[in-house]
Amino acid sequence: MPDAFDPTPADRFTFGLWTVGNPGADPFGGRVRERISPVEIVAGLAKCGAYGVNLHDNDLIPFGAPAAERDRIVKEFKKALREHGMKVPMATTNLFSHAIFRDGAFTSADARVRAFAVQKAMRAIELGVELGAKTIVFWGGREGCETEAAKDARDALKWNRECMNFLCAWSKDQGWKLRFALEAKPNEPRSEIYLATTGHMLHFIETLDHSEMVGVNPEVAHENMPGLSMVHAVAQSMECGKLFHIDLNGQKIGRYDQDLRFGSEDLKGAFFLVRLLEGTGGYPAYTGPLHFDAHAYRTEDVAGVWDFARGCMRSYKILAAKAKAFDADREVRQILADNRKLGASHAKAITRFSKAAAMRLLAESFDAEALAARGHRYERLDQIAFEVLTGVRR
Ligand code: DIG
Ligand code: MN
Ligand code: MN
Repeated sequence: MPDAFDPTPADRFTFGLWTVGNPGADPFGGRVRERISPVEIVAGLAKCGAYGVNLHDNDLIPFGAPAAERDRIVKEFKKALREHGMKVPMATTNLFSHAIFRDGAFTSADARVRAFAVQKAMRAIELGVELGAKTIVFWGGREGCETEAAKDARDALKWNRECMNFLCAWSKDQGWKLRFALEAKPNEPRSEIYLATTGHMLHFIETLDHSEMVGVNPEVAHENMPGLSMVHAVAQSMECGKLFHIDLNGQKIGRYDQDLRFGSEDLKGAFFLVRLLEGTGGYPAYTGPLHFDAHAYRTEDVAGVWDFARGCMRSYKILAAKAKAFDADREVRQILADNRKLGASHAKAITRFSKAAAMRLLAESFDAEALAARGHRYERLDQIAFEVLTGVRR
């Protein structure tokens, strides 16, 4: 039965070929379902109401395929995209599956591997541009170590920076207006992965030659694995204008990278993330693709995979409606307004330094007991959020 939460291309939902195409294999067992081909994925996602599909180079083109084979596959894929009105907003490179990357790609101690990785990324970027991608994601899944005896982490940073600087300069030299989005993860498949969180990435970006074209692609699971807040990672990225893409999924804290259906774990975390992205609290909304980097349970057959895809998109739309209801709630608005009004007389006391401001501040006497006495009604606010989420409060 169709309803208001059925996705449409206007919602900008996207999935990677590797997500709904995941045949359910894991380190302890082989695949449990047929692989859905890229062309079938395009058709299936279009039928579900998605906007687009993303890909690693080798999700579409087998590693080492000859040029003629590559061109045939791309031609067939572009035909499916046209037939189903599907876009390719993002492309990325698989720099982690082939054994050549056993010691990393951009941080391999072997400079030949680093050069090969840059060449592979260049070809993947060309493929992305050919498919219409405007964002190139870099996830350094193999950029890490099992022992610090392997290399000095500063060398790894330097090599990574050289590769990113080369690729940024090459992309600009091609005349493309691409944006690069760096994706962090703390571990898995490496014991330690360099640049482990979105926060690490935000600093690394500022050390690049062309930092203006580089942002981040935070992933829920990758921030939650070490118990960090995805909401804070995304808020900081938005605040500095670096949220270029986002990977949405679900994750239990302290587990391996589960990449579960969006909203299926930590419902409150997903709610406050959607509230941030939708801008219902007052800040500008995120307007990029809403990408689900997730896959169905291993228990599922192909029909279950499409249940998973629809579930990701519906859950996002349901939480967006709940976020709108929460921020439209009179009591919520009143509590937040009252808190914002607190100390209005001092709102500008420390916003800009001057000798006069410093003198005034030093001369001020604060009634610490009176200031300490006031509560903020966050218990009430969070209870309202709970009741909106559970449908008790409309
Ligand atoms: C894993 O979270 C990574 C890879 O799947 C891919 O490189 C990136 C794109 O979203 N996410
Ligand atoms: Mn993941
Ligand atoms: Mn991801």
